[in-house]
Amino acid sequence: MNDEYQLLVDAIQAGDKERGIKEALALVGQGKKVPQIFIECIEPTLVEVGEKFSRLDIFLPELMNSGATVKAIQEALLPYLEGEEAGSKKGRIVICTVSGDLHDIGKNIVRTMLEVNGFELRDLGVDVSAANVIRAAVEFNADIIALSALMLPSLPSMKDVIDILRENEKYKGKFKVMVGGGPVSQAWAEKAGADAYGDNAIEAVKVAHALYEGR
Ligand code: B12
Repeated sequence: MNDEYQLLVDAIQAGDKERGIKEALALVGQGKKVPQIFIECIEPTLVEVGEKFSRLDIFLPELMNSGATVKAIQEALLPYLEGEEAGSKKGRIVICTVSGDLHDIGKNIVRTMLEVNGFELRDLGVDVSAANVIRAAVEFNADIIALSALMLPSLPSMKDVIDILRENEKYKGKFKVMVGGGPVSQAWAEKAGADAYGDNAIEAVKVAHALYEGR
């Protein structure tokens, strides 16, 4: 990773919120774009934190502190996130992290990127059952359902949403489903029957545009 990110990496790994916010804002001051900071620095740092956790080099409190630091950074960077001119609305999206999964840092970035790019969002939060996702999509008259999962055991919950939509005549053609998150891949998305997969928040915006245009 680029050396200019080192101080931010150190702060996230140390779980130091104050230092994390300071370093992230300094990068914005140097002209870095917020999505760039997330994709080039914060995501790979959290992946490394996750790997250390798997190897038992760190334990749950450290993992939690790093996660909380990134959440604090996320809030501090929000005002600096630029999007296209919102102008005309580009469609309605229901987003959530699927049942059994409490990870929401990535989902929140995706939500915010979609919002600043003109989509109308309803964020259902984390650990949302398939029935509740679909109920909310109907109520909100959503064009797209966006699902996030960060753990392998959450993939069946994601597939549940897709299966219910595909198996019920009344939902046929009503919603497009886009999926993303650590254990999700293009291959998994295709096999599960999702309409699209996005690797990161920037791609999520491109994918959502394509799905909305192609309805
Ligand atoms: C931070 C973190 C936590 C924090 C979460 C804080 C929060 N509010 O989210 C805390 C400490 C609470 C936590 C808890 C746990 N965690 Co955790 N966690 C992580 C960690 C280190 C980082 C995740 C993250 O935020 N990444 C940064 C964001 C920006 O990236 P992202 O989420 O991938 O999102 C981007 C893309 O994927 C994409 N994207 C995401 N969603 C979507 C959706 C759509 C539609 C699209 C298009 C794109 C998209 O765009 C995003 C932005 O670019 C990961 C490590 C890893 N490799 O991911 C482990 C990790 C996910 N956790 C793991 C585990 C095991 C747990 C616990 C079970 C630990 C425990 N023993 O209690 C619990 C689970 C609780 C639960 N039921 O969910 C494992 C999962 C293993 C697996 N593959 O199944 C991982 C991989 C760590 C590891 N290597 O073991 N965790």
